[in-house]
Amino acid sequence: MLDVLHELETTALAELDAQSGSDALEEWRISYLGTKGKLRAVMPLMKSVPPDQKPAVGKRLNEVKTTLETAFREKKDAVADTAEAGPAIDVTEPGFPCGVGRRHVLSRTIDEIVEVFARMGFSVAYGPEVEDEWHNFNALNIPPDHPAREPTDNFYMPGARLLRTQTSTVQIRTMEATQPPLKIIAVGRVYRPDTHDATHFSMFHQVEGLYVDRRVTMVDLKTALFQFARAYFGPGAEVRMRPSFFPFTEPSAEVDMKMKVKGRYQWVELGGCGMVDPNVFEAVGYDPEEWTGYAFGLGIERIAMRKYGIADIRWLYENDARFLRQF
Ligand code: FA5
Repeated sequence: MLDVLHELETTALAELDAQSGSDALEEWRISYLGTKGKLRAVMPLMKSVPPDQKPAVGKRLNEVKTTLETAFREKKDAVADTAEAGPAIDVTEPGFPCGVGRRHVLSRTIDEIVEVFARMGFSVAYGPEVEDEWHNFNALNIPPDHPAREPTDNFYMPGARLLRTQTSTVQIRTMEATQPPLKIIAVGRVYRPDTHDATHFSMFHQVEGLYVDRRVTMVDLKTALFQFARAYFGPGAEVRMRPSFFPFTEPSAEVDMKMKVKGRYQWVELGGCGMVDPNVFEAVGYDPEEWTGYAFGLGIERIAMRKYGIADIRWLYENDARFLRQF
């Protein structure tokens, strides 16, 4: 009987040791300590134990029962602790590859545009996005009753301020702070309450150019735009000007550039330009009899869309990694 108990104890502890889940542990308990378990099954053997050995065998039987119960409780606590700590982490598993970040296609377009104009002798000027009416309208020869000032066409703010609608504001700020001659570009965000569609957004970017010197002509303007088009869009690019109207330039023109779109050369409208109006020079304190200049303003989203074949301006602002990853 003592041998049977020893055998039972050894086997039961070895099996318990091999269990790891709470279901398996419960099966073990039923199998050894349950009412129909293996420990109960050896009890009838007590009848065949000689009477003088019964106290020792009975004591041993109780010992085995206590040992198995204690071992079961300890194992159960250990399994519960592991479950609370969460699933075991296999530190040898290979990790997930992490994508390498890159600059947004618009940021890269801006850098490229600035680089081309820098090579042509333009320096970069800056101005605020929250503007006053003087810099956004008055100094640009846009009178108080001009339709461009309508509340429906502008994001007005308290204190006669507004989000600038064009980078032409930086022309004024630069001329107010600098004596001619000067040759600058200004790149930045502008804001208009336009309805969003494939080519319009309410916040977009412009690049403004301004060159002031003696005897500047439309030929200088067209040459600068032509050099930019060739440098940026490639040797087949061309520039066309169509007569237009802007209050701050006279004469004024729309700028179209001819470039390859889906393998075919096409004319694409990119912005406006013209010779700086004498009223603008007077507003900033330059003598219009002495100084002449040209200015242009191009939409950067439209440039990027044409260069990279992007059909919808909204994709540039949706931050969809599947789209951005292509550039
Ligand atoms: C202007 O903003 C003038 N300041 C340009 C200028 C500068 C003329 C200097 C003369 C001298 P316009 O409103 O046409 O012009 O805008 C210029 C370009 O900005 C457009 O040709 C287009 O490329 C881009 N643009 C205009 N509105 C939007 C819009 N809602 N979303 C995206 N791009 C736009």
